[in-house]
Amino acid sequence: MKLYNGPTSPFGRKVRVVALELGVTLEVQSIDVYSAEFLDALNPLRQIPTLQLDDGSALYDSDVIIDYLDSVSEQPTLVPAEDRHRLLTRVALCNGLMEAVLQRVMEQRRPESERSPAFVEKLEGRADRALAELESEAAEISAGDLCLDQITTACALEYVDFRYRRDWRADMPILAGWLARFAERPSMRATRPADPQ
Ligand SMILES: N[C@@H](CCC(=O)N[C@@H](CS)C(=O)NCC(=O)O)C(=O)O
Repeated sequence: MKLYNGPTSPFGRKVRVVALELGVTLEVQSIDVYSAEFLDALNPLRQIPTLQLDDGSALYDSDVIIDYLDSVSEQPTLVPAEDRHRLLTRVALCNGLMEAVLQRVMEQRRPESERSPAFVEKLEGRADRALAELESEAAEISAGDLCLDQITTACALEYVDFRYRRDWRADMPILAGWLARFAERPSMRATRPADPQ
């Protein structure tokens, strides 16, 4: 199995953390998605992460890939049946947080004359509300065995640090304490991107 990924994608990182935690071996190929025309044959959306299976077919997006890895692993599932929809809703919240931060970066990279301050403000509001919600759920997130919502929360929070650089820890002490511990997992350390350029 080959995972097409990028050096800083939070969605790709989530998949890599899951693979490491589940003991599923992936060949990871880092690509520049913005010039990766070859990817269209596998994923017409031309997005990463995209997983190419050994029969040549492809799976996307990140949550579909994760569901596949979970199904082929012999480890306990990362999405237990109990509270499944609550857990998946938290995953969706964290995906939305990642996406808001990603879109904000892309907007800020546009030429100044094309940037929309109102759009950036909207994305920041969305990211800040998601962070506040995660703090209110932090005790629940940190309880119990390793689950997909924990992995997605940690990848989203570290992406906030990486690209948004909002000083959220002072307002969100429970989440901050939990992340400090979770970030030490070998799967998180092995997938952490280098400092942003
Ligand atoms: N919903 C998708 C989102 C993937 C995504 O947004 N990937 C970004 C990189 S982090 C990408 O491929 N961007 C290139 C583009 O959209 O042109 C998933 O969960 O995999």
